[in-house]
Amino acid sequence: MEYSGSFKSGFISILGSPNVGKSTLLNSFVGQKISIVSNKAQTTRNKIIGVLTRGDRQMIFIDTPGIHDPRTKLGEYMVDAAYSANRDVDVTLFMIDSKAGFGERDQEILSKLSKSYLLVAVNKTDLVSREDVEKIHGRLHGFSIDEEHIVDISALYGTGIYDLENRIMEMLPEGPKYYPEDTVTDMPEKFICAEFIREKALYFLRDEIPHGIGIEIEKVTETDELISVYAVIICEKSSHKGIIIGRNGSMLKRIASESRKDMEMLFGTKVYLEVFVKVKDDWRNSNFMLKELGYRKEDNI
Ligand SMILES: Nc1nc2c(ncn2[C@@H]2O[C@H](COP(=O)(O)OP(=O)(O)OP(=O)(O)O)[C@@H](O)[C@H]2O)c(=O)[nH]1
Ligand SMILES: [Mg+2]
Repeated sequence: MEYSGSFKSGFISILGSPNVGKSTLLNSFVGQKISIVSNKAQTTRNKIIGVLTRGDRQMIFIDTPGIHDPRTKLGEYMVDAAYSANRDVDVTLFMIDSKAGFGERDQEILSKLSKSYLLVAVNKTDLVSREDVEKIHGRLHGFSIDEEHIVDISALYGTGIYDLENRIMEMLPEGPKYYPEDTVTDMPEKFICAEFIREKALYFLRDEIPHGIGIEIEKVTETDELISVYAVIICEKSSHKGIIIGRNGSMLKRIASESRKDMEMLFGTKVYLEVFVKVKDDWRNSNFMLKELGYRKEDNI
């Protein structure tokens, strides 16, 4: 690890309610899709690290699951993961969806966060009027958060991101270069591949089905010109299995072929992807299965 007196670095947790745009922001900062995004709440299930190095500054972002009232053991793991990501960080970046407004859950989360190293990002400003944004600022002032610590952004369109980055950089302490400057993440490739499949399932499937899905990457093999990935989609009911496979396998083909494109971008090479579907009753409440799929406390960073 390199260290020189003038280098500044630090950890920034991105926290907030589900669906506010946390993962979109992480991807926007690092300029690559490392954290999956969907229009459904509770997309992110683990802490996801993204690294951005700018000259003599390094920012290590931690994307987190949206904080919600958990109904399964998986949900409990997710909320724990979010709050634990906030331990020992240099900046807490609390994010609000300006379109959804500043709700009760936001208030509750905010009341639990230390104000001493807090920045608030008011996101999705592309969807609302200036007055709506000002109203949210007013509410935040009521929580003793002054203008200096509020940044309006659109994570999707990149508006305000540069300003936000500068505010974060001002808050970084002197520290080491934790990662080489071309690093964008240290999440294992197997993990990212599994997430790509889950993202397509979230995109193509409806209702509760995608929330009840877990992905296991059984094997990855590599030759000079091809990477082969063997994955299993785990779902909760045999009726779900039928829907995931689709008529003549059409749904599974769609999910696999879109996932494969993302994997080819990630690896920069041709990918062969094989996906199977298995049923495991109520796996989201099974300690064994949660552990199998990497949703366990020891996996938290
Ligand atoms: N219009 C608009 N949409 C956005 C913006 N940022 C994110 N979104 C959309 O909001 C939805 C949720 O985005 P995510 O990044 O998955 O949100 P998240 O906070 O990570 O969600 P969880 O992981 O479920 O907690 C997606 O459909 C995004 O495209 C924005 O600035 N403007
Ligand atoms: Mg997310």
